[in-house]
Amino acid sequence: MSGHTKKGSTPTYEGCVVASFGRSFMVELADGSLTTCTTRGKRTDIACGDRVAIAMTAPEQGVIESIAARASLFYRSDIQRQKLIAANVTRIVVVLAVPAIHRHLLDRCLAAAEYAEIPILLALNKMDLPQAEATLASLEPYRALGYEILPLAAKIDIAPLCAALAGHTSVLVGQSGMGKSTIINRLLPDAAARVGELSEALGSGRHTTTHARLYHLDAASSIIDSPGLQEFGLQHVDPVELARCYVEFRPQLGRCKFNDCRHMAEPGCAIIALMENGTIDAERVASYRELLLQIEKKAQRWN
Ligand SMILES: Nc1nc2c(ncn2[C@@H]2O[C@H](COP(=O)(O)OP(=O)(O)OP(=O)(O)O)[C@@H](O)[C@H]2O)c(=O)[nH]1
Ligand SMILES: [Mg+2]
Ligand SMILES: [Zn+2]
Repeated sequence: MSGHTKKGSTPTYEGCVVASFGRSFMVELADGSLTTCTTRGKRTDIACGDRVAIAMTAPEQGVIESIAARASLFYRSDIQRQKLIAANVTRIVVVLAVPAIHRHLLDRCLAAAEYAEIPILLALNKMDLPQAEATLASLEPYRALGYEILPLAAKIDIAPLCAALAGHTSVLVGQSGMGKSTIINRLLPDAAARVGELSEALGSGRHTTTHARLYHLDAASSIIDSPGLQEFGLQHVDPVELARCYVEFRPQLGRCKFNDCRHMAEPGCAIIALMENGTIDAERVASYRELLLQIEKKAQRWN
């Protein structure tokens, strides 16, 4: 463990946040040791994957002094508060599962990933179940948009996912019960015990994930497990920027009759025209509009 000492100050150590409990964080130092850290001034804007400098306050206890500049930040922001999901990730894996796809939630994840400019992979898990082919077919609109879709049965064979994770820091996101933690368990049988331990300690009997946790796959690859999503707000996205987060809207922006077109019901809207002739998926437009109205509501309250 090597510290950096500034004249007259306590030594600080650089590490990576490997677990986020909301108000306290587990930081892994260069030697692999783990330190439980609090923050100064109760700051909570720290995420799994953040590189931080900590000062030790007791053995295995510390305080986070600073956060290094982030290469990326993936987060959601609901009406009340923002929730950081993962920092410095180079790939988002949205975990979906047979038999049902919650399309509006998927669109929100995609929009947030586009906003953060982080590459996305859609993993369709539980392909061993009867509705597999129909569910895969229902994702065709997303394949047509250029999103990569990986059919998977994590319980049976995790190998198809491994190549996509190599060399990346990935984060698994999705609704509860899709199989995110199962993927971790299959990738890292040693970590499985830890995942189980935590949920048993909570005494809930369910193995639902309650906090984000980073695992190392090898020297160049890590993966972050995150709690299941029920909602996904994008209050941090400007209404004008939102249209840009829908990849198929991008080439049309600037082609509507009105410069400030919201693509709701305006005459001469390029996006509505393409929706009406079937080029743009109507369900995508519907989720865009739902999001836009939510974002505008917040903006009104602030004006
Ligand atoms: N049939 C089938 N079931 C699976 C597969 N992968 C996971 N499951 C099951 O799906 C259920 C939920 O799995 P988890 O890995 O806990 O799901 P999660 O996404 O981590 O859920 P949260 O932590 O609540 O967000 C478990 O009962 C798994 O056994 C699969 O490939 N096929
Ligand atoms: Mg889980
Ligand atoms: Zn328009």
